Amino acid sequence: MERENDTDDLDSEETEEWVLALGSVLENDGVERAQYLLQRLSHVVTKTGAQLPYAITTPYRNTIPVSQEARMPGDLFMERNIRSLIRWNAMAMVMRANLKDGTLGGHISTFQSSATLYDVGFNYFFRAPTDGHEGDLIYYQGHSAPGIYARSYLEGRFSEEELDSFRQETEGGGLSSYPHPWLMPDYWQFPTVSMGLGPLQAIYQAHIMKYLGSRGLSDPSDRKVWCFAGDGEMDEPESQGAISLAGREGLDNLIFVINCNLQRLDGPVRGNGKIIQELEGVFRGAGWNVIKVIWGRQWDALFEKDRLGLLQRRMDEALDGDYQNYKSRGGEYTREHFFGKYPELASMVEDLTDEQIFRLNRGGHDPYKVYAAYAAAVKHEGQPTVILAKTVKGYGLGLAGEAQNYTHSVKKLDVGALRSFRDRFDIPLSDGDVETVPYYRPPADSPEMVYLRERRAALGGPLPQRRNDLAPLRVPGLEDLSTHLAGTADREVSTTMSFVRILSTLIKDPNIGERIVPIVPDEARTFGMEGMFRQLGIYSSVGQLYQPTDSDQLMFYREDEKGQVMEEGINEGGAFAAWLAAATSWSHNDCPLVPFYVFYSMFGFQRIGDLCWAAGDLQARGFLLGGTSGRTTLNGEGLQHQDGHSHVLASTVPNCVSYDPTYAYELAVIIQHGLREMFELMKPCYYYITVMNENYVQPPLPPGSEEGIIKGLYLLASNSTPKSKRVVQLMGSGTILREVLAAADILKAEFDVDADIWSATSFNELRREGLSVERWNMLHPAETPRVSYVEDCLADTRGPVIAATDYMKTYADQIRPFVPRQYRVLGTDGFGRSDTRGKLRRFFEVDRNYIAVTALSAMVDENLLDAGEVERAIDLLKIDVDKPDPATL
Ligand SMILES: Cc1ncc(C[n+]2csc(CCOP(=O)(O)OP(=O)(O)O)c2C)c(N)n1
Ligand SMILES: [Mg+2]
Repeated sequence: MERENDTDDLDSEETEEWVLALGSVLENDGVERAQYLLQRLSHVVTKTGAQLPYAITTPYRNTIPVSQEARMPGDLFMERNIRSLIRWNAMAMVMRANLKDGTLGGHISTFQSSATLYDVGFNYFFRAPTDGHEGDLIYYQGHSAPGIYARSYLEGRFSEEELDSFRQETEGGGLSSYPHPWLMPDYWQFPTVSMGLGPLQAIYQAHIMKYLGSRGLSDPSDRKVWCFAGDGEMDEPESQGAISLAGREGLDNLIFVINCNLQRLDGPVRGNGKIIQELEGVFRGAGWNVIKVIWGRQWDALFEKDRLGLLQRRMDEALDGDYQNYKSRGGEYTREHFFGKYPELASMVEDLTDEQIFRLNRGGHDPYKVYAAYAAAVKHEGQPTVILAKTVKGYGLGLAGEAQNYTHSVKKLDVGALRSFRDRFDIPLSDGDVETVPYYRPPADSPEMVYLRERRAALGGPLPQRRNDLAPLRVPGLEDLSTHLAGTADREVSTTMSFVRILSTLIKDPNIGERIVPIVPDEARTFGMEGMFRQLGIYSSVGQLYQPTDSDQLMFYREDEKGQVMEEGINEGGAFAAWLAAATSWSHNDCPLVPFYVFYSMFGFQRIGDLCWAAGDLQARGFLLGGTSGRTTLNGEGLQHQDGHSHVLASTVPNCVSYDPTYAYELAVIIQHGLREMFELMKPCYYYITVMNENYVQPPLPPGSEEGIIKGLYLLASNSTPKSKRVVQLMGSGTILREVLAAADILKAEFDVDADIWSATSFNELRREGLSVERWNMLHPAETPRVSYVEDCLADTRGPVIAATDYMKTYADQIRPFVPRQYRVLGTDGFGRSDTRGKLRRFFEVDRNYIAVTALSAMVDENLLDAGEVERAIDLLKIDVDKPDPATL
């Protein structure tokens, strides 16, 4: 019996009795009975108002006792040889890239800490997709990529030339620095190197897989999502931010493996504490199954000898900063500072040499312990599992960086260090060979290579691999959306409401209806989508266990196991991650989904921009709807809500196609086109569309305008004639187009100016097209120059060009190089504030009056008008010339 040598113990005999009693319960009635008794006892204590003396952490030791470890079936030595080769080649590829050009970078130490964690997975657990099974999904720690490439090299998937192309991606696609499906579309599945995005994505991946299973769209079978993350990475709010969802939803298809090497980039993760203990508490509190893999087999014998519990006590006491020293300073230091604290402990290791003490291994470097943890994790039901594996950063680098604070950045080893590394891992290279850091791959028929291939063959083939070819969906034609093209006669409707109606039509579509996934972060009522609650149901893995308060209403809050709507709570990052998993389901589940994520546009790109970037990398296909958009259109909500820049942010994602439509028919044309592009033609892009909550009459589709709507600009009203004396071209988007129309009326009525009106559905798309034309012309000087679409549109028109939007001026300004004449832009630079739409538009100088004055001023510049006309307009339209610039307020 373990006895704590504890000075706090007031009555050790009484303690002994309790401990013995519990021991006999454990022996005779099992763990569950013991847990029950402890729970009852804790109820007695907490009834008094006292806090329980223990936290939700367990002692600093492995969760799985030796007696319950599943036994690893394979050949330990063979696997070590293979792992050693992977270690060597991973190190060599980073080093060779930096020998070639010292600026290329790369990481050695991270993979050396996680090599065993991956190896055990590859040898026994990670299943590749096969005909009968979709395979497991694995999120690799981004900067451990060299190790993953090194394994693929041994498997014969990469040549030495390809390894030598690591981080040289511009010419013929070298191996990408980190996992990027955009750059290696047949290989990497998930971009993870932006810390925190892997864990968040993995949780929602597992969630969407359950959703698909529940709705009968795809069989999740026993597929697992494995997410490897760093212990430093767990400090990112995104890493831990969604773990309670995983616990609540009982995502037992999800396994986190946290590589607890106790270090991040600059130094220790928790020098003054213990990251494993901290994470244990956090994850357990969130409802996860926690498996700690702290100690390797070498410690088992010492634990056996630990009759007084002193070893455990010392382990509990030592801090991560101390543990880092034990590995960076070696065996002698560890003997003195760890074991030496208690004489009984020092004598426990008397028989061990310093070298043996140094080799007392950590759990994450012991394949047996790692295997046991993985075996338990894949069997665990009803909860997600987190494996907290203790490792050593820079394992095997010795003096070149093992457990040193600087190890993260080590990219080169000197010859001496290379030789020690070779010796430590028994790489069959001579002293001379080592100097050039060659790759090493044994012959294909060597026992190692045969073993390696057999293991992967048993698990369905090599990994990573990404499915990049899929059968397209049959999407509805524009004629199927004809009711949305016809206009609303005299009924006033917002584009948000128009969108909801289009969505309802799509949901009823016989081909893609069931594939539509509406996603909202607690804003469905804001967007008028609450009708979908009842109609489609909100997905919940347990259905609805209570009666909703509005159950007697037509549109009651209906949760359902087969619900189609995903209502992700007030959690834009999570809702976006759900969208991301749905938008890549075509690749990851062989089941294309068409997700529509509707959110407050201010809390989209601005809040979760890094995920939006990752969506581009992932080749996500789906729609993002920025609701209540426009700095002046969302009138009452003020500075934090009014979005005047999401389109500018959207323009930064190369394959995000974005629109700011004014009319329902534009929206219908854009959505139908997007469906066709993404799901029929399989173009790797996604759509961002802003919708507004301002009501107005929706006109019918002007015949022939479809192409212009898609390209980003079309002539909405041609008011000038060859006889017109004064002509101006006015452009607008979103609701501000309506101000443009009103400005045209003022110009006509008061100044005899004929304004042609252009609806500019996407300045972002116009700019992209213009830039590509400009580039082509530069590179083809001898050929007939091409004409940009903007220039082509304006070719046969007259007068200066004025554009106004509800976004920052830079949004419309983007097409300036392609406008063949004078171009002026109006926009909503500056912080928003609450007021009525009319007042806001005047404040931001984008209302009809400012548009009219701008047009007149531009015409004066071209000598089309007297300067006095601008002054007259300023007077007439009551423009305050001393009003401060809103951009500065
Ligand atoms: C969002 C983000 N911030 C910063 C970085 C830069 N960075 C790359 S690795 C790293 C340290 C990672 O430490 P840890 O998660 O413990 O991984 P380890 O290498 O120790 O396994 C940092 C800060 C990043 N990649 N992403
Ligand atoms: Mg770390």
